[in-house]
Amino acid sequence: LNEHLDNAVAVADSAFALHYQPIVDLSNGELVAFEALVRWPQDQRAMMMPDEFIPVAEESGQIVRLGAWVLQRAVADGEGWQRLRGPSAGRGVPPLRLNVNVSARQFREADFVDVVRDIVRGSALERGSLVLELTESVLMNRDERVHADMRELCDLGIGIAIDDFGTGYSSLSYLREFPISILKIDKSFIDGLAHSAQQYALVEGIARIAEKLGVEVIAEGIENTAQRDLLAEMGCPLGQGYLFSHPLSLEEADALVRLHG
Ligand code: G
Ligand code: G
Ligand code: MN
Ligand code: NA
Repeated sequence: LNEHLDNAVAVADSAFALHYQPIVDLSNGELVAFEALVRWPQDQRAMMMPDEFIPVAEESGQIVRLGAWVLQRAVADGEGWQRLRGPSAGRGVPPLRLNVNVSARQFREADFVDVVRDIVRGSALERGSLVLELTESVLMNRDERVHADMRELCDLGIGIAIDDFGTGYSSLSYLREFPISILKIDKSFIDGLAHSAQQYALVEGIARIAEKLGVEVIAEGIENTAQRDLLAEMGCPLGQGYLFSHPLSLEEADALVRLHG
């Protein structure tokens, strides 16, 4: 797999594809953002999923180049959608946002911020519409450089999301230490929402704290209307999950933007 991946990363444009999962406003179902999710099409129409090859790419370091490709591709696709929708300024709505996953290994590269800066400066993406999704493995590193890099990303107008929030040892102290703009509440909390008062209380508590801190919340893995209704009722602003949409191919995502703006 390692060698196969090496060859693919060298010709990333023809080897990989990005799929895009809608993130919606829970109060009205409107499209707010897309999360870019990488796919590796194989022969015979098989599709290799990131759970299989991202860990390999992280281990080997290929994630650095692959991740840069994902960023550049997602920003270019986002530019296209923003052009389709027209300038957000005149419409009284925020621009369509792009969420991109970043691995710890990628974030730790000395030139990570330079790579991101070059990509956003070379693009017509509206300021404030790129969000990087980081996992706890980035944040548990108390290095001063992590802080400096995050401040610099913020200065570039880039949002920082904590992905899979609530799992592992991810803690509220990250909200105090880092310039976090979004929390993504992990699917495992959303699963039990309708059946467990305890799960409900946890999610509601996280949503309240985030709101008071001016941090946006995205509930992940919403699969039914009961979950959606409870989240909307507790004031959770944004959601993502199969109830709204599976990850879409580029063509499907294009069609969605054309249809709904
Ligand atoms: O839908 P899904 O199977 O796409 O994603 C599985 C996992 O792979 C998720 O944890 C997701 O964050 C991760 N993932 C998907 N795309 C990327 C990517 O471009 N970069 C990184 N680092 N992780 C990704
Ligand atoms: O770790 P991260 O949050 O980036 O992972 C996103 C992953 O979650 C992707 O694999 C995506 O396909 C998957 N996903 C998104 N929505 C749902 C959902 O409603 N149910 C399930 N089971 N998986 C989901
Ligand atoms: Mn994610
Ligand atoms: Na997640």
